[in-house]
Amino acid sequence: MDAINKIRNDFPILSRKVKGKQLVYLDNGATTQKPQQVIDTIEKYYAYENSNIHRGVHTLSQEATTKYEEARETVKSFIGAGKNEEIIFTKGTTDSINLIASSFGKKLLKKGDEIIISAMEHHSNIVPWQMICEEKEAVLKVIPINKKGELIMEALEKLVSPKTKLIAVNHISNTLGTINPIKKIIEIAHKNNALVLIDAAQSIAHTPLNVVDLDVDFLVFSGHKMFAPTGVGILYGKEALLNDLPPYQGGGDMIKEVTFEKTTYNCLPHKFEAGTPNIAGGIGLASAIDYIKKIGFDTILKQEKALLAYGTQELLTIDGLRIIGSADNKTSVISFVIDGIHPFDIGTIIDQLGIAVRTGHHCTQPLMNFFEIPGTIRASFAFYNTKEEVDILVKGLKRAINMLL
Ligand code: C6P
Repeated sequence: MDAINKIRNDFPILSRKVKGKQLVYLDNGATTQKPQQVIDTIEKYYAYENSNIHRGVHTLSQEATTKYEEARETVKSFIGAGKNEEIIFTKGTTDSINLIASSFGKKLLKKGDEIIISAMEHHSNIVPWQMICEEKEAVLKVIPINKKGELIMEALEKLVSPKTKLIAVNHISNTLGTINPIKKIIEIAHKNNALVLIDAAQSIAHTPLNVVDLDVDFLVFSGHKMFAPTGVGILYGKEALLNDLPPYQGGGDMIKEVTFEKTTYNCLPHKFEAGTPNIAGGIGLASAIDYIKKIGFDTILKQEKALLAYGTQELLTIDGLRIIGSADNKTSVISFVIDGIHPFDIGTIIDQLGIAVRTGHHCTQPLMNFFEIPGTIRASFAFYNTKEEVDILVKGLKRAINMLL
């Protein structure tokens, strides 16, 4: 058995059948599957360790608190952050962006200030900024892209102004697979005294990240896209910046002292973690990080690069298939359209063959408008995918096209 097939054995779901056919799971951009190690961690937590954290003197509570705080430490090391205080547990990428947009917006955004996003953002990195800009009468500007699906960096240089307060862009586009030059973007922003938020939802499981090397101000991601459970995610922020921002939500754990006259707030990271958190999720996230480290980014990058190259080559053998997103620097996401066929019809037919891809606008409607298409079919690979699965996809697509045309 080769190394990848051995790895596949860690993921119980990969051996199941769908509609009587072996599952071919190519929707990792939406969510990744969970290895047994993560499932076991969560099961063990609920079976033997469950308790609320930061609240009890009893043993279970103290043990759960220790595990949760160890999980924070694991996340910190994984992204190269300096301090546990800089790691805020959230519900996911969307929650993390809303936290910053709301908190940063409230404190630092004034009428006429500018926020810059890009034309390839997920709705989660558009709408929260639109909402706060509307409230504060600030201006939302958009970095344009070219037809290959790459940011036009010269345009960014022109868009930035002394009024720019923050640039929020994704590291990797969920729809196009484009890897954006985030280091360069951060440099441009800082030269202009603007802050940067990087949406790492699609990169965190696919490429190593170091927040100190990047000098990024805020970095956000979701657990479920990195082999951890849903409902948990991370906001990384530089300590001084987070200290300066007001809390996002009020409630338990985020307070130091409450009276009816005045409340004082807890220190970082608890200031941004109101209410009982997703404790099992946080511990599960640390377990997923341990798993990623065990596999190693060398293996991950090698396999995903091979899948991107092979997948692109094989898909292009299909008549009438056009790939949307052909950036020079790209990850293992392939979006495509087929002449004369709606993506939903393809998705529905190949589901009958056990193949899971995502179809639609992928929560990037402005990007669909740019390419003048209703949606795409998207195959997004993880390291546990194989070339054989690419072959099954290509065969399935040909069969679907024959039925539909
Ligand atoms: N993209 C996809 O199929 P949440 O839902 O909060 O975990 O992640 C939101 C999000 C933010 N940014 C990017 C770049 C993303 O890709 C996503 C989630 C999924 O592409 C679901 S729409």
